[in-house]
Amino acid sequence: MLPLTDVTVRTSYCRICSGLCGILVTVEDGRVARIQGDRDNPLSSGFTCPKGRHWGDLHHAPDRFLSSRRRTAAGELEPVDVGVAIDEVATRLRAIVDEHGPDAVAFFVGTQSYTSTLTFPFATAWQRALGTHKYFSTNTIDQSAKFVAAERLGSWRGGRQRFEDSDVWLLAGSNPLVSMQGGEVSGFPVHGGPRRLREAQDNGMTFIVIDPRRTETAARADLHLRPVPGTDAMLYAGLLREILAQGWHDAQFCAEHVDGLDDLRIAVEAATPERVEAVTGVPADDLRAAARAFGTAERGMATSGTGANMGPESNLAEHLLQALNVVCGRFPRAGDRAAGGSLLGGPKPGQAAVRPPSRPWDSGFRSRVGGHGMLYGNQLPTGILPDEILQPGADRVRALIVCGGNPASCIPDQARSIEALRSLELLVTVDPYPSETARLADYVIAPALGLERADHTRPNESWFSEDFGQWTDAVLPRPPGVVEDWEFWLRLGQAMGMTLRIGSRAWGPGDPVPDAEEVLMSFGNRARMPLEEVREHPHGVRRDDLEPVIVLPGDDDGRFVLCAPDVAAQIEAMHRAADTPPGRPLRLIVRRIKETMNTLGRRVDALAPAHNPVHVHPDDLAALAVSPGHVVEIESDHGLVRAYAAADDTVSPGVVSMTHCYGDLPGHDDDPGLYGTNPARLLSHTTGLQEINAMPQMTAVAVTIRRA
Ligand SMILES: Nc1nc2c(c(=O)[nH]1)N[C@H]1C(S)=C(S)[C@@H](COP(=O)(O)OP(=O)(O)OC[C@H]3O[C@@H](n4cnc5c(=O)[nH]c(N)nc54)[C@H](O)[C@@H]3O)O[C@H]1N2
Ligand SMILES: Nc1nc2c(c(=O)[nH]1)N[C@H]1C(S)=C(S)[C@@H](COP(=O)(O)OP(=O)(O)OC[C@H]3O[C@@H](n4cnc5c(=O)[nH]c(N)nc54)[C@H](O)[C@@H]3O)O[C@H]1N2
Ligand code: SF4
Ligand SMILES: [Mo]
Repeated sequence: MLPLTDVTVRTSYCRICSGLCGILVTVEDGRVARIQGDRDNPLSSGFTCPKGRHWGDLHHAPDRFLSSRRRTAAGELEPVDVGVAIDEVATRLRAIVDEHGPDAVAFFVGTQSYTSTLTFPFATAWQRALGTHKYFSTNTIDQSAKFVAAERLGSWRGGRQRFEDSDVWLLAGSNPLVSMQGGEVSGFPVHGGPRRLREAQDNGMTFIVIDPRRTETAARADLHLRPVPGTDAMLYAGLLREILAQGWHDAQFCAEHVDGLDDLRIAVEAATPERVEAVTGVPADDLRAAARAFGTAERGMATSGTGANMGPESNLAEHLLQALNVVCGRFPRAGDRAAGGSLLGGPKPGQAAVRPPSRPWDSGFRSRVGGHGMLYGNQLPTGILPDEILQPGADRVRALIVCGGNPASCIPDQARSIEALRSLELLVTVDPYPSETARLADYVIAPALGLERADHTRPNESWFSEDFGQWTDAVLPRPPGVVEDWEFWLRLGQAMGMTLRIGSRAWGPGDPVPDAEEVLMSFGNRARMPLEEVREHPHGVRRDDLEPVIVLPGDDDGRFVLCAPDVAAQIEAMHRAADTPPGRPLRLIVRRIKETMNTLGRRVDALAPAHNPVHVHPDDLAALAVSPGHVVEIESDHGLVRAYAAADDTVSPGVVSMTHCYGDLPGHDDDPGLYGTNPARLLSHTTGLQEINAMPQMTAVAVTIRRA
């Protein structure tokens, strides 16, 4: 008799990154045989990237944990029932809390939680029930300069202008054609980016990119400015100066909504085009052309990504970039269509009014390390996490719970971060793989992966350009030993004797764990299209027939504050620092590649490059007498790594670039051909941190390279 094979093709969407690409999953005997783009998905129209097409390999990876693990006395990770693991972790956490208080327990949430509807609500409900201030996330080693800028400058209650309706767009330090980052972060269309960009340019948009590298995105720009890495603040100051000098700003908007215009004018006065050229390397005429294109346009914003938010003056740079939007009044006005999609969440029209700066970090809780206030309402900056663990003190972090993140790889100064993680009394991570963090952990909770979970797109609507929604069923059977991430947080809370509350619902000890689908459905209660109906559209549904969400008139007289005293002081410091010659000849900048999502994917043979080369301009390679394929040493003020050299004429001479989150635990990866190179070892979390958000410098890092 022939063996019976059970083959079905199921619709779903990929949850590795913000692309949320629609996929068709061929399932054979409970395993993924193939993943293709779903052409009938109205969001992604068949597009996928290599990671999504290999998502099956990630589900069936030989090193995946299919049951939870517990560290034995001999140091091995032995399988343990998840219920037992959660009970043991709860008992140990309770003992720590009873002796040292809730602030001795910290948690860290990473990027593989961002596309799951339920993880954040349950993780933060756990935080509220416990009462710890020690919530850390990747947000604060990413683009928290945006939060700082909004709270020092003010923000617009009506949100951002729409890319599609704009006649200029200035994008700094982002490569969305690879990273798929956009939407609420930078306004760039996440979905159909290349097509929408072409259409916008055909309609007359001037697309300006500021990036030291000729990226996939920069190659399509009408104007590409290539500053010396890390000189963004000076460049934006120069753009502001030129726009104000030419009178291209929106004087009426400024009179109605803006304070400090004259202070800003004075503060940037020294940033003449010639001075900017001397500091940033951007030709004065290019600066003038960009200022003209931006300043004389009707609509369109200046926005940024990681490259502009990880530099040596990241908070100031982001502030000055946002100030371009403020002085030119580039916000949707009453009656304009609001940006972002709205289908499963309620419409959030916003108002044509300023939400004034509130500087929440100035009041309330302050961290022992560095004296930082809370960010985003409930977080502390990850830049201080290692010292919150290492430095003795009453509320020292003794236990850390990680979910969907890999802090042993992603935090600057990897060796010291690992020293901190090793010194914990208890380290628990929810992770499907033996990540660097999992290999240090006392307990590893094995989670269900995306294709084993139902979900919907409600939390991601601010990334969409239209009113789109999708529900996915679980398309693979859930392995018996795993739990969903949200369920871990709920069961941990219950085992600690706590009641978790979300909205009007509450789950206390002994209450049954609810069904994931039921909870997911309850998260659609403000939907413009009932989730039951969305579920009838397996490819997702786009509703162009709905009333567009329109920005309402403002009833608030808050004002932007362009140049508060601390901002003015930073501008002065920037002018002074610009004259200090750099200590090392090269600048290492960040880069993202299609084949990996941070540490995810780098160990999948069919997917990612085996190692992580440093990309160097051919002229610099020649000057160093290094050929492509040679191993080089890269040295910064903070560390030294070895990497293979690759020739790359998309970086400017003097600039080198590599991606992050490669490598392994220190001591295991001296040969860069083994696991690749982790540039986090060249970074610091003790020096050069930004005020307020303790953001480390992660790009534009001064390095020296020599042949190994
Ligand atoms: N494939 C893939 N996609 C991802 C990720 C991934 O790892 N892989 N990660 C996800 C995450 S966590 C994030 S936060 C987003 C990030 O999304 P993006 O911010 O778009 O990230 P990058 O593609 O690295 O683009 C950063 C750009 O900044 C430039 N840059 C570097 N230094 C400077 C500088 O000093 N000034 C200026 N002006 N530019 C500079 C770099 O050359 C690079 O092109 O991507 C997400 N998407
Ligand atoms: N040098 C340098 N360092 C950087 C950056 C840089 O550009 N340069 N970028 C920074 C930025 S922007 C970010 S966001 C951080 C990224 O930092 P992280 O988010 O901490 O890094 P990831 O590798 O994405 O961690 C995801 C972890 O989740 C696990 N995982 C995968 N699927 C699941 C799942 O379904 N459930 C759970 N619970 N876990 C899962 C993976 O195995 C992995 O260990 O790195 C930062 N660090
Ligand atoms: S990882 Fe690739 S396929 Fe998956 S959502 Fe992102 S861009 Fe789409
Ligand atoms: Mo990120």
